[in-house]
Amino acid sequence: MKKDSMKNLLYEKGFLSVGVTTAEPFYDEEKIIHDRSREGLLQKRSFDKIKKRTHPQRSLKGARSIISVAAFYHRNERDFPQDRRLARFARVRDYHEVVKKRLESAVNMLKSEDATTKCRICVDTGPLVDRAAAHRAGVGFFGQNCSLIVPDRGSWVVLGAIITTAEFEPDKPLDATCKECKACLDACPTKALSSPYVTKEIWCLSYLTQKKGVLPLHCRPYLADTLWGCDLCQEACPHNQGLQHDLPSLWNDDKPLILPDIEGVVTMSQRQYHNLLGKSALYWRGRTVLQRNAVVMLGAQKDTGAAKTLIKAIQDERAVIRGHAAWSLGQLDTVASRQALTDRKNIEENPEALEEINRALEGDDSH
Ligand code: B12
Ligand code: SF4
Ligand code: SF4
Repeated sequence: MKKDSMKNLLYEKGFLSVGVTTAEPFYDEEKIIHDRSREGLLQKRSFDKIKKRTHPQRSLKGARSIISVAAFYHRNERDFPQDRRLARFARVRDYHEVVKKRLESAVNMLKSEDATTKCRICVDTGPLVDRAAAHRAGVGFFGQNCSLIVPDRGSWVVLGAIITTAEFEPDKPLDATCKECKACLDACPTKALSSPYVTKEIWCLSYLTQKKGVLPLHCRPYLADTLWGCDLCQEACPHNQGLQHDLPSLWNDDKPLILPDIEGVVTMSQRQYHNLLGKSALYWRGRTVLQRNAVVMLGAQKDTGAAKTLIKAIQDERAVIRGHAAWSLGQLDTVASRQALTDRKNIEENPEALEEINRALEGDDSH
């Protein structure tokens, strides 16, 4: 099949940028991921997993090409007012399914030309380094905030790819850079972006708000305005200013997700969670992680008006919610909040929640 017909089909499906590269290994990325996991900048990934993600032929035998796409999710501020608590990608329909579905049309086209062609679609959770593939395929260039930027279109894009046995002439990487700009490095509140092109995962609010379990103490004060994901290093980017609104987008007909206030998130039932967030890309993580973040947000805001909600949360049936509510009550530091902590201390059986309560009563915020 001609590369142009395949690319045209994908543009017709609404992708903003499409490119093709070879299925050669990503040796630089393999080394970078190893080095960063060793240095503690990224979560530890197993040797096999890194190999698979950086050697496409291990995911698809006989792979020759990678077709990479970027899908735009920018919406105009008038019809889609921003809610800074939620990263933009989480306020619209889960991109994983939408991108996969659109890529299937290209897979069908490839197979209709040659029934022996094999394909593997990768969107985020697949075995590929999505940004590196997009970069090598000329879909966009690396910003210093690590995001892939499509020239004149910015970085509000998610990425997808097809690894295939079909052979195409590869496109060339783009010759574009950030030049002298450093705006994203200055905008990152936690200094997770302490040097260009490197995100320290354990300081990144995007990682922290999506991780399960206990939130490290060091990050909690930074969560006063952030409930899920983080867009600050992209908001600051000059490439994301003054964008056109009439470009093909992933969600032309969707309404934005409207979240209740944070206390409403803390008290949301499972049914309400399902009804409100069932289509969002954050749904998979479950209600508890979102509510844990909401509880921490109230503490980080030192919102004494939220004491009642937190006193209820410290009696929640989930220990992780009780533990984080203890931290937040400690931040309020009022007579009522201290009383609630003491009352719970007397009956708390979960060791981690008890540790949080003791720390909150002692006013110990050390990491
Ligand atoms: C793990 C992961 C995360 C982790 C770690 C992110 C990170 N920067 O490593 C966390 C949870 C923090 C995260 C956050 C986000 N993520 Co994420 N994430 C992933 C995932 C699953 C793997 C990324 C990975 O392998 N990182 C490893 C490191 C080594 O890669 P890297 O940071 O991109 O580093 C590259 C550059 O540093 C470059 N490089 C190094 N040195 C130099 C020097 C020069 C001169 C140049 C030019 C380049 C360069 O090479 C490195 C390797 O390619 C991918 C999906 C996938 N399967 O690939 C999505 C993905 C990267 N995430 C995505 C998104 C949208 C986000 C968020 C914007 C979500 C949000 N709003 O909260 C944030 C952005 C935070 C950030 N600063 O990157 C999109 C990116 C879209 C885009 N336009 O780039 C992806 C591709 C998912 C998708 N399919 O759309 N993510
Ligand atoms: S997503 Fe937020 S916390 Fe993470 S690097 Fe960007 S600005 Fe920093
Ligand atoms: S803010 Fe500046 S340095 Fe950061 S990605 Fe955008 S252009 Fe590059």
